[in-house]
Amino acid sequence: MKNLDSYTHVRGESLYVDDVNIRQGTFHAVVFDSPKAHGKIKHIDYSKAEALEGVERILTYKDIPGENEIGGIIADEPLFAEYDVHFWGMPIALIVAESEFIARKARGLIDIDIEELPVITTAKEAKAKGSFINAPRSFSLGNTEKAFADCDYIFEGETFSNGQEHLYIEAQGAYAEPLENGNIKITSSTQGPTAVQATTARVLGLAMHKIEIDVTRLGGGFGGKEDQATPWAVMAALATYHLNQSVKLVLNRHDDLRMTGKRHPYESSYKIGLSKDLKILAYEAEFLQNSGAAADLSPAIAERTLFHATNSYFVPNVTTKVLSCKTNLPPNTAFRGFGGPQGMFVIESAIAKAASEIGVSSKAIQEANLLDENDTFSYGQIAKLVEAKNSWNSAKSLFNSEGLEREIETFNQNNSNFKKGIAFMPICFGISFTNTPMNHARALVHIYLDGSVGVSTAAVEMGQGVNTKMMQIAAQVFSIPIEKIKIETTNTTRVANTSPSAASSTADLNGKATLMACNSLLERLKKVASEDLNVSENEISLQDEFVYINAKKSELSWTELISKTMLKRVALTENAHYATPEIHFDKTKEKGHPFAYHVYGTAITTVTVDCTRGTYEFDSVKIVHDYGKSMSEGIDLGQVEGALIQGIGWMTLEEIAYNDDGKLLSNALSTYKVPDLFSVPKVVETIPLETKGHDLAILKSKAVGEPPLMYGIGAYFALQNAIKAFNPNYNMKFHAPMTAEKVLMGLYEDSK
Ligand code: LUZ
Ligand code: MOS
Repeated sequence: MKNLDSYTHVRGESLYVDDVNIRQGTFHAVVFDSPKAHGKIKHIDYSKAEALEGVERILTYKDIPGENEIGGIIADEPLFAEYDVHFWGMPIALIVAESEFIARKARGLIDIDIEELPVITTAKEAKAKGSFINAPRSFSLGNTEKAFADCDYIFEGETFSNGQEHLYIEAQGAYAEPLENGNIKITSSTQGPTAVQATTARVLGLAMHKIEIDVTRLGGGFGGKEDQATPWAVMAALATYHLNQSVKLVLNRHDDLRMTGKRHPYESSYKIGLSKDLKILAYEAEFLQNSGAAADLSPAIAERTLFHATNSYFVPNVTTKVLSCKTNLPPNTAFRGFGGPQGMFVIESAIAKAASEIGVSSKAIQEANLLDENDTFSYGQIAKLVEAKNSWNSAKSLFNSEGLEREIETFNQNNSNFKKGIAFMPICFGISFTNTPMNHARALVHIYLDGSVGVSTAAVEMGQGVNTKMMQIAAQVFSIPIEKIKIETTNTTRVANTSPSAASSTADLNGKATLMACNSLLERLKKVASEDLNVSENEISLQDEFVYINAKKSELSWTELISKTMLKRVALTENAHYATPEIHFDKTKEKGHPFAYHVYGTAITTVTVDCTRGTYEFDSVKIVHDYGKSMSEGIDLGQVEGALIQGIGWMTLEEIAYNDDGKLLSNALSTYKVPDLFSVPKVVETIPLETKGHDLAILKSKAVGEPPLMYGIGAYFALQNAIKAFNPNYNMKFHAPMTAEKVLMGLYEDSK
């Protein structure tokens, strides 16, 4: 089945927040934000802005009827700055006007006087100054101190991975409308409708039932709208609250880039110990997470870094620690992988460093340490249905990796201006929100009088195809064509108290709930059919819009069955609740079984470097990926390819830059490069791994959103190997992204 949305996407008919038909008289809002990264607000003069014709009102913290607080995990983030500012781009006020143009013009007329305070932009500086979000977290397994004593090789080093801009095509935005009795409806581009609802209620001092959030779809989220879609919706609602008029607030690209957080940069240090036969006996790492100016999701992201610190390897002795460092950057936030990629980059760096020092390939070390059935992760979960070796060996044989390596060697011997490099990248990613209580979802299914069906869930469609998957489930259970089914918008009035669409788990959680609701309805329908046809229930099945008796088509059609069910006064609506079984985690011990299952895979990346210019092209990325039993091969392949390219972008091209004053320099697409058609690998080949899937995955089809992003880490190491092939004196660097400038410097450095 193809993606449901492709038809309206291609015709430009898909609806986003900016496409909503606004009411007559709607106001437009623009955010006034801090022009300094840290300081005390001495004075703000709004008078010229307020005097501008068409400006309706300027709202500040003083206009907040409830709490000036939007922090989720930790209450440390105001909606609007009060007396001080903590990052460049921090919202201070909302200008509401007849048009966006006027609001923008008014913004330029505001005078602000800020007494500047020292600015921290890096995690290391924050650590040195003792500036943290919360207490550090630490996981351990075995005893690293003892184990290092038995190691034949020990290496230490430092790594850096930069942030990443989400660059969803649809910028942040919301549209708020007043309903009667002070109720407010918000159309929001959010991954977390309940977070928007709860935070709006908190800020406005209203009960949650007065606030309705509706989401049709997002033009991309990637984690950037898990938490950070909220403030814009709250601001629009605040203006609606005061003006009793609908208000639209959609950020333009510059405002969005400046005001929102990104993937967390990490500065990390590691110590790795190996035996003569290349077994990793001990691994220690300290991760300094650049959290930005408020907690946002940083503590949860930090936790996932620890969960994925040893990637797909079994290491018997592990000590890891993460510090969430408070800096004067916009609060960094969820981004596909959620701290996992940052953790994996460090152990891959440690392995590359060890390999180059010992004089073996990284591949030899990776291969010697792949996870096996019943190995223990540092957080206590026992690895089951492990596919690490299976995916690795399949990739080697299916893609003839030894042939590929020989080709590269021959190429490098015969070419002096171009060099090729290759890298293997195995992945292992845990599926579930690491915060166990978040792993639940609900589905509300109506069968209407005429036999058509409406399905509401907590799932937010953001391009990942989750609506198509929900459609498949309902269509399969009822055995009716998709034209008879509608996947409704995600709405807090129909499905309440939801977790965000995140953690790769949306299809699993909402799909299981949909399956439960549809199955309950099916049972009811079968009962009615059996009574009507006077046969026992287990002889009845539904197929192709008809009731079948012992696999033979009867006269009774789907539509007739629905009318009969109605006449018998049997409910044609079902609400189901699903909560992932088996998972648990004890934060006091830092042990448990937090993940329903893991996703595995292996990528082989090859690159050609132009050794005159430092530029490079990826020749191919060949992947064996563990989809379980994919329920939607086209959609899942799209997720693998998209995530891979996003991962390669993070590792190679995308360079976020702030100056020492905390001002974002890469503040436009002229200075921030994401992969385009010319920079994607020439060949991307993905072969599904033959596996049994997992019972906790929807229809055994494993979660696919985030794991493949980490294949992109292979791009970094393929480049390292290509540079080394040109310059034997090159000292490998573990400082991502590996831009062409850095490659060029590496090609000509003389440091050994
Ligand atoms: N969001 C979240 C996530 O709140 N918890 C998680 O564990 C998670 N993992 C990945 C992506 N988003
Ligand atoms: Mo996410 S990083 O919102 O799954």
